[in-house]
Amino acid sequence: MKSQLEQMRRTAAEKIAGASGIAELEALRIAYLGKKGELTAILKQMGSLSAEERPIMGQLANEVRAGIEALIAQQFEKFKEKEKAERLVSETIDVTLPGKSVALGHRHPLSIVLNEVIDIFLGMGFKVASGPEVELDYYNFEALNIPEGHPARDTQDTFYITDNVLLRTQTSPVQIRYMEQNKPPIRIIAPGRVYRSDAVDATHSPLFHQIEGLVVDKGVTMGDLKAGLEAIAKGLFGNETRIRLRPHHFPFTEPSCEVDVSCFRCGGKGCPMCKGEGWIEILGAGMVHPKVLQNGGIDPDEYSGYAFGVGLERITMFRFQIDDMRLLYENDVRFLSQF
Ligand code: 2NM
Repeated sequence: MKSQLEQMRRTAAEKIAGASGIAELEALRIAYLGKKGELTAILKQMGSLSAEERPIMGQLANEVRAGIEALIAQQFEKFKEKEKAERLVSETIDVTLPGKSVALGHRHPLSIVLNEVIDIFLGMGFKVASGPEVELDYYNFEALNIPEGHPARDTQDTFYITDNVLLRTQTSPVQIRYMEQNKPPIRIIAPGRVYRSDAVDATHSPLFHQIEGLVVDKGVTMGDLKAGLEAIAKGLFGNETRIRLRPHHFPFTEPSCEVDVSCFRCGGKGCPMCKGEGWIEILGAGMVHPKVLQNGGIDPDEYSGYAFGVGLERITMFRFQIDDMRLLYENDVRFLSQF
């Protein structure tokens, strides 16, 4: 039995030393030391030994077991080290290689200009209000003093969902909703998408954007309107900009005007940009009609206000000298990357 154990120790040592990897080591451990392994098989013969021999053989068997375990552990560590060294080589990263550049986008020109406009108004104490794009006929027309049969309903033809639900043609319905919910003083702008039943061309689109403003307080006059709009024009087109009011008609304001700004290209002398006029029409505005205030739940005998509207596409096109509105919607990166 002694020679069996020693023989086993030698062959185990040889096989462990010659093992090719961790998997083979584990197989050897099971073959020698496992429950059905060689050592267990040898120990089964212990019964046939004399009482003097038994403890000696027992001790030898334990030594053999410990020896094999130690060899396996040693070899295991070697394999681990080798594996690690190989991984370090195969996973080496050359930090001096140039990086993969990620193409970074930027804001759409409409968003650039909208954010500028919002900044100007926030600086003047305005809040930004919003409301539904799918609107009731009441808020889009009726409450704005455009009853059924009014000619403005033809020029602002839109997409109807039902007889009294439609896509809003302006953001003024937001102003009515805001007046219903808030007491004066009111200073808001309502930017957003609006819709018209228009065919697409260089200056028209069935979907475009408006920014409308509303100021309501005690004693607001046409003078406040002019000063407010002048500040906006200077903020948008530079400090030298002057404005000019021309009489106009809107159903929801009285009196109403169209607002021109001095040409930001030639300063007013006349150039191709302003078609020789020196002025560029940019806004519509007026004193809010008493009926409209009333529809917003505000007493026109106590309060007055001014309102204005401006097309975001139009001012964006002037700002960046874009001559065709369709370019703003085609999302061609060759165009968009210029801004
Ligand atoms: C414009 C021109 C003039 C306007 C009026 C209102 C409201 F709701 F207060 F009556 N909001 N916006 C207005 C006035 C809009 O756009 C060219």
